[in-house]
Amino acid sequence: MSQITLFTDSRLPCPQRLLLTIHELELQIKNIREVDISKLEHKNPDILELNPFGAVPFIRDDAYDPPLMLAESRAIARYLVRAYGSGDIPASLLPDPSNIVAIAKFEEAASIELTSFDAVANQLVFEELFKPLWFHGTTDIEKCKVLRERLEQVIELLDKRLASQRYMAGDKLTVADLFFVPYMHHLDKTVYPTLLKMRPHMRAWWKRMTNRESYQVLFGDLQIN
Ligand SMILES: N[C@@H](CCC(=O)N[C@@H](CS)C(=O)NCC(=O)O)C(=O)O
Repeated sequence: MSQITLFTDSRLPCPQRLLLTIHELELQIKNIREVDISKLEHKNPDILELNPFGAVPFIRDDAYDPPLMLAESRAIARYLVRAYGSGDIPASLLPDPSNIVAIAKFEEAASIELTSFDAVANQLVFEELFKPLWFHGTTDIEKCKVLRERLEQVIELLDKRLASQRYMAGDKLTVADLFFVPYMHHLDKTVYPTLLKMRPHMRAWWKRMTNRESYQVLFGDLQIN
């Protein structure tokens, strides 16, 4: 059992990015503190004191003195893999640390997710799903039109990338693949179900990802709550 406390709103994509990683690692976290974003609990002074950026997820790891406080879902995911993941390189969710090309391809994939995919998918899912659902806002139709065009271009490029490899960073599953999953889930299920229709390589990759137990537990038939 780890000594980690996870601060999360488990309904939201950034925490879900981390929850997928935690499940893949089979990491036991007993202390889970739900912070309800829709009630603005992330802006409460006790939370802001722990994470001044006022967002979830973040963790406190009491394995250290003083405890390690860490924010940013992707940074936490990388940390958990290194600190608590399997030492077995093929099974690890990071590239082989002795393979400089594999590391470069991993960093490339992780950057593409953050700066090309998330930059668009995040805004689109917020506008079309979370804004009306949770924040009583009105979707900006014009903005969404532009975002949809930009997203199409990104997905087209990813489809080409996946024509010659099984996963985003090569033929090995890494956390870079997991980083895509929460927003891809909301796009596929609600916001843009036809997005992958003409993209066979993206579709095959998405099938691989959604067949994983981590996806099934978080979003699918094995969902607990
Ligand atoms: N880059 C950060 C983003 C964190 C983030 O924006 N989390 C959202 C939930 S998906 C949040 O807490 N939003 C509340 C706010 O920013 O006010 C990460 O990946 O952890």
